[in-house]
Amino acid sequence: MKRNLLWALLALLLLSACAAGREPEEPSGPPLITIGLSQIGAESDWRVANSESMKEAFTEENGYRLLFDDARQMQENQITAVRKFIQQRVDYIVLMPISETGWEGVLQEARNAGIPVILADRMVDAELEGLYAAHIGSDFRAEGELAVRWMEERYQDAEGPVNIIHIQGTYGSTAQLGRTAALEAAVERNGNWNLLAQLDGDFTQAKTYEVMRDCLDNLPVGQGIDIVYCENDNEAFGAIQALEERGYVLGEDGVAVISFDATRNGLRSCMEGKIALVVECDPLLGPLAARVIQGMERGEPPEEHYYAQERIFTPDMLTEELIQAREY
Ligand code: GZL
Repeated sequence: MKRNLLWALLALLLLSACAAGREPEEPSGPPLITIGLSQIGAESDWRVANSESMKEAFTEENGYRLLFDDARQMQENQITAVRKFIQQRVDYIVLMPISETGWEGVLQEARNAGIPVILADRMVDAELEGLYAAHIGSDFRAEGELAVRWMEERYQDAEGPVNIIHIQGTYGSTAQLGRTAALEAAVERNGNWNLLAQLDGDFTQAKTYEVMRDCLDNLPVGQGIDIVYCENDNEAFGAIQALEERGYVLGEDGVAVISFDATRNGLRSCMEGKIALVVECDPLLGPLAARVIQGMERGEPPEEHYYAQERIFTPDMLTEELIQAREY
């Protein structure tokens, strides 16, 4: 028994001697780039896809350490997150600003700390131009123009009024501002277009269902509806639910629902004829954000804006195969 104990002790001494002589583990590869990412929340299918794209781009195997913060739809939570990233001395901040205003202070703090901020998806006020390194996302006004041009073509021969219900996204967000501006300009230039109501759908299905239900229940008896212009797919789902509950016919011979994002579920509703037109809005911004950061790591000054190229979908263009092949 004593011998075994001695052998074990000797083996332990030998092992520790070898370990002591071993070279320390060299860290494998260059140091990770730390990214502080402030995401708005999870209000829509689009947002969920956007978050997944960022998480897939900023992995440790790709050379990043990602600090991901979900602001649960509140700007103050985003501001708190950015300040925390500054204290943590991250290398870059990626910010999806919920609205365009209210960012000057915290962007100035990031600049004073020498931490580049990359805006993704939405924008901040134009006068803050010098306080971020680059913006990657969509041209929301252009998306709205794609929608209203289709509407003008479809209703070009309408003799009477074209009655429109407009469901807006999160007030003050770049997506809402751009998509709204396109519709309002089109209403201005088409004298027979009649804006029955502008409702706050906040980019969610639940909020839109509520406001649409109340709007429909308070319309004058016999009031017709030609178009429901929804500023994202989840709003369209809520509007469709309220419309169908009240017996409205959707599609070719009924109400034309317009939507933005072109998520799989949105495209499926379009293929079924419930949505007349979907305008694409690309949420897969992770790889582009990583490319911009890699360029900055090489000392290449980034462009100010990177816009995705986007298209429209109508029911006749869609098949289950095409929808399945889409990435979001
Ligand atoms: C658009 C994005 C919008 C989407 C909505 O880039 O900001 O926010 O259209 C999302 O689905 O909620």
